[in-house]
Amino acid sequence: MPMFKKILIANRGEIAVRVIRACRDMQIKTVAVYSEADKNALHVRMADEAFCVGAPPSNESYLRGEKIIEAAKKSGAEAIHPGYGFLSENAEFVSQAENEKITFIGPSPDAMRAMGGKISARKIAIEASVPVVPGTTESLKSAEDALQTALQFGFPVMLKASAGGGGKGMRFVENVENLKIAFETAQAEALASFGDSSIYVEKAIVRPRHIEIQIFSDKHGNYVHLGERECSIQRRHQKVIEECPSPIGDPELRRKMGECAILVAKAVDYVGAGTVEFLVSDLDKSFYFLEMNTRLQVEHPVTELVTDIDLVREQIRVAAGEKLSFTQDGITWNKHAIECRVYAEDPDNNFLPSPGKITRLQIPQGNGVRDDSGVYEGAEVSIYYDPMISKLAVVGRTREEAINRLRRALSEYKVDGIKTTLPFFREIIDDREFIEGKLDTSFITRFNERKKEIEIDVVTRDLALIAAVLAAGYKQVSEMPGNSQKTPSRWTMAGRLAAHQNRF
Ligand code: MV4
Repeated sequence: MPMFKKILIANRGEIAVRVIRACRDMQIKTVAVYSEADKNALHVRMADEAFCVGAPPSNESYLRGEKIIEAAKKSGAEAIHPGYGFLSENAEFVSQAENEKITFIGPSPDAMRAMGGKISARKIAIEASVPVVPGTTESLKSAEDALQTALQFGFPVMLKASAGGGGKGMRFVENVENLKIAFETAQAEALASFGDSSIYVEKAIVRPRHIEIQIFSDKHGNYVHLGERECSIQRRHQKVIEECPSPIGDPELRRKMGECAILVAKAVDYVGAGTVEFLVSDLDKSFYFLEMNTRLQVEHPVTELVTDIDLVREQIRVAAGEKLSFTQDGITWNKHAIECRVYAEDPDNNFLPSPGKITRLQIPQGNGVRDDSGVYEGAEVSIYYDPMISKLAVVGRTREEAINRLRRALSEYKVDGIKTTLPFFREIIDDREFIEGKLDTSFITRFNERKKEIEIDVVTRDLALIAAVLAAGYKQVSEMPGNSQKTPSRWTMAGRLAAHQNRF
């Protein structure tokens, strides 16, 4: 199959821009699709052609497979790149594209379906002799069934929706008392969210690391893993900071996890870029298969920065029938990359979305800095889509160098007109546990607890300091002739201090 001449990007924002750049590097023409809310968006400006596919809501535009295929046919695009999210793991859409002789840049519908159901994914991993979290491979019939099964594995357990993923439809159950209600609410939520109420149970792995392996395969039977990404710093199951390699820094663990990831991919004749997620116990470095994502991931830049492989270019080459341009022996992890997802959210207001016009935008630059952005100065951040506006990634020879470079890049990053999560990263970057690489899925919970402790310490210190000053002042005043005032109680003083500090 010859290389494509024109590719339609069925996405928006930073990933659409990222894919357009890979196409342009390869002298491939690009077609953008956009909703009415995105008519001035960066990806539309950068593409050679653009088609409006509908109204702002995603289900009236970016999720309308038939409109996207129509645009591909109209433009003469031979292939579609789905990015991530939207239709990127929609097997039905892949089949529709293939029926129209349009190449979908990604895996087959069968591979997608096999990994889309979490119970079927677990069965495939077990079959491939890959360690999975101890649990069931059939959905639970009732709350009683859930109880008996949970007792078999021992509490705490994790109830999960088979049709879920990414933490949706998941319940952590500490003990017997909470199981029945957790099972019933998880079942109801799964039915409402995914149209499938199947729930299964796993032994809960307490405070695990979330580590994923990037794999890549082609249509000639080559399978390679590109190492791991540490994704433990998450907020509400949304990855916030990702890095490659993991601070665990254990080449033998990488080799074993990479081998298992490839076994899972081979089991479904996987073609293209895929990610196999694992939970890793820091105690004994045991690891357990969680799920497989059959798409390019948001955090792919940290793998690119360390391995010097352009994953989107490879996706396009593999979809066009070419062999992988690298072999396992050629991959090394002698650099360290860290990525921060920049969201239009207000960290001082419980991370509520902060849509609006970007009135000023200064992007960090310089050695080892990469900013994958979907916006520009003057762009509107809309309410209709995921509020991630860009990803800031840095690379250094060591993790320490990467952290110092990230601190410098964050200090250069300026966004006015909307609130962003940049101040949040500027705090994390100096957090002791982060610097020491002590990461697990409860990192942000602990980070927020440390932050509160520091704030209380600061207030207490201020109060004590001002109390001392006032007391000293009172000592002088109360010694003045004719001054009958008694030394005020500590509560009076605290009230005065608080008023002084406007703290209450
Ligand atoms: C788990 C787990 C612990 N034990 N399963 C989260 C979403 C999906 N990727 C699976 N996830 C987890 N599954 C068992 N048996 C921990 C996670 C997990 C997590 C859980 C709670 C809060 C944040 C988390 C972040 C990553 C993974």
